[in-house]
Amino acid sequence: MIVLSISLVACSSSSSGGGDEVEEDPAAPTPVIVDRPTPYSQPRPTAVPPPAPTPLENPGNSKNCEDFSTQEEAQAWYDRYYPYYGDIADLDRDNDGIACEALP
Ligand SMILES: [Ca+2]
Ligand SMILES: [Ca+2]
Repeated sequence: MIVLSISLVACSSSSSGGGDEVEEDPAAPTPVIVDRPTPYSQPRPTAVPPPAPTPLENPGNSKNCEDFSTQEEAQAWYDRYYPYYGDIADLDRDNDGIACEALP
């Protein structure tokens, strides 16, 4: 066993000088990127009504041609409500799309 121990000592002494303990890290394993939906970091606003185009309130038959000083004004009012309520104020009696023709 003497020979064996000597050879062991010789072996260990020779390798200790080399110090080749540094293993090269072969291409570190790339982190697996899991494709998952982005976590919501911000609280989502709940039930915020979208800015509706124009939920105009029904004005009813609240206007007459006399309430406008110009046909243009009457027309603007008419055009604003017409898509929703039609000729709600009866400004276009003859239904030709022109409100209050009598106005200047
Ligand atoms: Ca009217
Ligand atoms: Ca008309």
